[in-house]
Amino acid sequence: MTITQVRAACPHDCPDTCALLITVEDGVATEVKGDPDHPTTAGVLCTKVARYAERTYHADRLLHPMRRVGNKGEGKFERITWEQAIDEIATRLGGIVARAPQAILPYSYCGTMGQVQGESMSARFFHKLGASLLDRTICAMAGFIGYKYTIGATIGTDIEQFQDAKLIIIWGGNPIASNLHFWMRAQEAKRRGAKLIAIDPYRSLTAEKCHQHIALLPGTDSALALGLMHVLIAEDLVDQDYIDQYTLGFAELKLRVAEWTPERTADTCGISTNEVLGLARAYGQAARRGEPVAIRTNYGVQRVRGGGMAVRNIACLPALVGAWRHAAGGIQLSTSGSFPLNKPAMQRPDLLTTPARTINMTTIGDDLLRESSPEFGPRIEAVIVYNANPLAIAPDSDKVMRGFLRDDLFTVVLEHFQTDSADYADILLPATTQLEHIDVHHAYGHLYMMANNAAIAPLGEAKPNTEVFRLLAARMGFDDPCFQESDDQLAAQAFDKTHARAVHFDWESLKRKGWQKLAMPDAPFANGNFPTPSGKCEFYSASMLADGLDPLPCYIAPYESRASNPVLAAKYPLAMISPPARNFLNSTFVNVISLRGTEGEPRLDMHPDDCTPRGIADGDMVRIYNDRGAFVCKARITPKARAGLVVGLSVWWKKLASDGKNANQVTSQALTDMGRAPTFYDTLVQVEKAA
Ligand SMILES: Nc1nc2c(c(=O)[nH]1)N[C@H]1C(S)=C(S)[C@@H](COP(=O)(O)OP(=O)(O)OC[C@H]3O[C@@H](n4cnc5c(=O)[nH]c(N)nc54)[C@H](O)[C@@H]3O)O[C@H]1N2
Ligand SMILES: Nc1nc2c(c(=O)[nH]1)N[C@H]1C(S)=C(S)[C@@H](COP(=O)(O)OP(=O)(O)OC[C@H]3O[C@@H](n4cnc5c(=O)[nH]c(N)nc54)[C@H](O)[C@@H]3O)O[C@H]1N2
Ligand SMILES: [Mo]
Repeated sequence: MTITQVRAACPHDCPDTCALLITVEDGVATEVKGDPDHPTTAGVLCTKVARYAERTYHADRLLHPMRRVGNKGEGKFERITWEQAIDEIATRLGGIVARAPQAILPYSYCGTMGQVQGESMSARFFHKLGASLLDRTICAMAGFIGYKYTIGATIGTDIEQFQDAKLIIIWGGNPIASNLHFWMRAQEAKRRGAKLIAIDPYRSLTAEKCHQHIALLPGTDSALALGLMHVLIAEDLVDQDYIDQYTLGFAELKLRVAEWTPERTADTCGISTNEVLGLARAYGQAARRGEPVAIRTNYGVQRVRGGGMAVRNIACLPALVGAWRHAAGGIQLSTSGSFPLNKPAMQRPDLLTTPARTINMTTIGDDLLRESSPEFGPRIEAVIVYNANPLAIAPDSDKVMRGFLRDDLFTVVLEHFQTDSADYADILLPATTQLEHIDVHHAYGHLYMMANNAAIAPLGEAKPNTEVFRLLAARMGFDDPCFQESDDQLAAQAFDKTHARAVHFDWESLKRKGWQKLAMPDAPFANGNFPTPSGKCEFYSASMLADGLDPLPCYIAPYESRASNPVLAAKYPLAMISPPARNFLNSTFVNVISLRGTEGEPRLDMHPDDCTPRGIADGDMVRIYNDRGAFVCKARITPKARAGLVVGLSVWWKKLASDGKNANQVTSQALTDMGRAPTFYDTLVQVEKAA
């Protein structure tokens, strides 16, 4: 028997991007472990990826190309050869290209975060076709833009510093579920005497374990940040020296936040005045004592109408108290902006020679149902889905389904499994998993470049995404040499090696070592140097004004809340959020039986006060509905959800739910203030006992 150990990287859409060690016995992956030497992975994997071998060898893996034989959505297929599949796809796409290349749409997201199996050969192919571009907004765009207005780029506190902070505010994140290796650092900080405070409308696994939990109303974070700034300035808890040297617009900010008294803030956020005052003082006084104070803000604050502004406002706080002076102070939203990626080399936008329209992936429901028009352009005639599961994860799901049901739509899905989306494919292609292909990764929660070596041969006839697009390019006669580059050649181009932070990037040595840290200073903004237009932390942003936004921090109320839309709230009085379940990764892993077993079944957490008047008992099946749709699941009565809020941990495969539906039946396609991103947590519903 030959036993080898292969260095790999976790491909999932998670800040932690773990370094993996794969044990391979006679060509079979027998164990997936966290690399004990990698500083943030530290030998620990989440429950999901520890089961990566179970997922890879799952009996339901797609192993052959298939063609639909039943109706769309029915999921009935017959086996075909790769030659037939490539031939049929190329013929269908060729016919559309001759008339209207923009009628072809790629639909992909972060099923894998790999730079190679993500957007490399695929992007080259669609650029050459002249297909529509896809705006990949479904996750992080609102906060990304908001953060950039204040800080300049998604650069922040290094996860490896957090254990030295004395106060950590976990703001709209649930790291025990979704950022485990950050939570390990926060735990270490706690052991060293730090105070942890969670800001979250739901008593999440994380909020439960913090010293304090502030359960504000969803979508009111931008108001809380304004109120905190009010108190910090009113009580002179600011670092005037840092402000004078490294920030822009303090005088204007001071005027603006004057109106955000603790009382008004508390009223807007649905919390007490003491919570506002207490939080501001804890933060400002610790900073005044010279202690590192750090904020970990995540996606929870962004999935509402004012999601961009919320992040923009929160990002002002560290500069106000001079927290950036310390390596363990500041804020982390994402570290992705630290990585000098070479996207043009990977994606070759120069191959696109005709003007292209851009379709927003968040509004795929509406866009698939649109007719041709001068404003929209041609009706979408073909969708190629890879690294994504739009039927389960996109908002306003009934419309998404109706779109994919269209008989005149040609749909190709590249997948590991027969997901909800795969059921609507005309051609379904088997994709390799991370154990079966090469890739190179950056991270959004740490600062290491990562290599993924293939541990095993592809199962069945599965092929890497890149190979599918290579075959299609060849079949369509694209003769540019870039369409023949191997995955290895692609990986070598991922980072901009001329950039000071990545000069040391070398794919061959990265493959051997598995990971390598970027050259980043420990306290990136201790001496200003913000990558904004002014070089300062921008309390006042001329770029925002130019983009038609308020140049100063302000409050943008949710689309759907009792305060902002009383008419709608009279019909649908409960706010619903659907954040990640611990044992799933978006809709990935839902079909892994051991993990689904741990999650149990789809359920809705409801406060006792909301159950009693509705006659709902614990364990009852309930129907959750609004004008967009309805779904059914089991009620769990718990004070973890504040009164007026219901929580459905997500994202379930629809076909594994009793009614074939999930939380996205009721979420809307309305977009955030910045970045055209989704508003999953800006949703009013009514709940009743199911018939
Ligand atoms: N186990 C697991 N890990 C994951 C994922 C997963 O599905 N499962 N998904 C991955 C992906 S793609 C992402 S983007 C990240 C997301 O990771 P997080 O940022 O942790 O997830 P969120 O969806 O933002 O939810 C985090 C918390 O925000 C709270 N929240 C909801 N609305 C609000 C609000 O208006 N204000 C505030 N302050 N809090 C609010 C929710 O109750 C929840 O507890 O996690 C990644 N990691
Ligand atoms: N209600 C609600 N909806 C949400 C969210 C929420 O919190 N609540 N979260 C949102 C967020 S943050 C995000 S990021 C999106 C995520 O939405 P998606 O990016 O669509 O993520 P997944 O649901 O994990 O689906 C990814 C699919 O890619 C496949 N895949 C993985 N690797 C490969 C590969 O190498 N090749 C191919 N061809 N396929 C591969 C997996 O099998 C999986 O089915 O969902 C969003 N939707
Ligand atoms: Mo995400």
